Amino acid sequence: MNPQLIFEQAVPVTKPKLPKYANYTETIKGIWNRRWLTNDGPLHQEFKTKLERTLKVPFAELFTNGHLALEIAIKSLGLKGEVITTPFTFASTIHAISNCGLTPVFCDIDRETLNIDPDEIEKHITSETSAIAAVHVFGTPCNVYKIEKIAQKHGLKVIYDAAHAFGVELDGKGIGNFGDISMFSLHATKVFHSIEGGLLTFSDDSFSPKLKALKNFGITSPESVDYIGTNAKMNEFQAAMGLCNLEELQADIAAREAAYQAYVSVFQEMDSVRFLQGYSNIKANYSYFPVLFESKNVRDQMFEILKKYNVLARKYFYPLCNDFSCYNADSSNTPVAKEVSDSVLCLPMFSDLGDVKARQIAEIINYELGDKIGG
Ligand code: T4K
Repeated sequence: MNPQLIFEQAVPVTKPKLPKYANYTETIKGIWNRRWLTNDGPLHQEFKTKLERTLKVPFAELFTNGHLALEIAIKSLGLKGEVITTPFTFASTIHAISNCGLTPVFCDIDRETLNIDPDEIEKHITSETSAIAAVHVFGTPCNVYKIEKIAQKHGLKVIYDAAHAFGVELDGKGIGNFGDISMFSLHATKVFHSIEGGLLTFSDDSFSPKLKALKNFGITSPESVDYIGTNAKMNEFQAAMGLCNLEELQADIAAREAAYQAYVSVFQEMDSVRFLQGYSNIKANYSYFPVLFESKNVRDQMFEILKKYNVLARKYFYPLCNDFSCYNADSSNTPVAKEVSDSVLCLPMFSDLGDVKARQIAEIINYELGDKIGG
């Protein structure tokens, strides 16, 4: 241990951004006059319109959280049978597929992007396959062009879990423009949030009435219920939080980028830590800072050592979803995902982390790897 590098206060993996208190209270004032608290209120409508503009997408719908949005996205496509997906994701992705009565089929991932490996997808396609559910893990875009080609060739739908990818652009296009439908999480732990919240983006406007109905019990008019829906509506207090946070989005992402650069300035001099590279055709959101160590042993030791320095890193995503006891799967079929999941650690990343703290965390890792830890 290097006592000089110990943080006085714990540094969590993430810390929600809050807008200025006065701005939030001002924004929610009107709710008291209107007495309109949820069910497509005026703040909800304003928020939706502003998000379509921010994400450069033609259409969007808001939901109470990302997970229910994802379930509704899958349901709206009327899928059957099997859905090819990645095991290197948060439980939500796989549970959403299963909760819709579909079977998740686990495909291996690409070592560089940590996303589903498009070259592995076709070997999993059977007569039962109806869709590909890919995840832009940690905000890095999937190879959307290859996935699109495979989907077209086999007549499959494409759903993107873009939970981590708010504000990300690929070749100048908002990432929510790819596939049939994309889901963004607006949870408190994300780059941009509305306390809890979810957003679906899509290019086909004929989806809108169905999505609106599915989040409101399947009701399509005062006297008709055409779908077996649920309650997944965003309320006005969530929308108000989102509207306030939206004003500071660019500054928040810039602050994250400064922390990212501070980490990189140390790690780029080290061979024993791998971090995700940026790409010139991608506008990043710096949502997470994952690093990969040379073995599970080193990763696990580093996780414990960092705690002693008061740095609360997280093993996102370990265990792999195909190692969950609730899924009858086998992670030895996805060896790259297994290797990544065993060696990954997400370091603190949030808008007020600051470059000084990020550099200090990187220096702790440099110091400990150089000093003691063996593979
Ligand atoms: N798909 C993917 C790929 C996802 O990653 C997620 C969610 C979803 C779908 C579903 O979207 P949502 O339905 O959540 O909108 C957290 C988040 O709860 C979850 O949203 C996120 N992914 C996942 C990757 O991370 P946990 O279980 O790690 O959360 P927790 O409570 O341990 O919090 C993480 C850190 O944040 C802690 O250090 C504490 C800090 N924190 C958290 C909250 C909620 C705070 O300081 N304040 C807070 O209010 O899942």
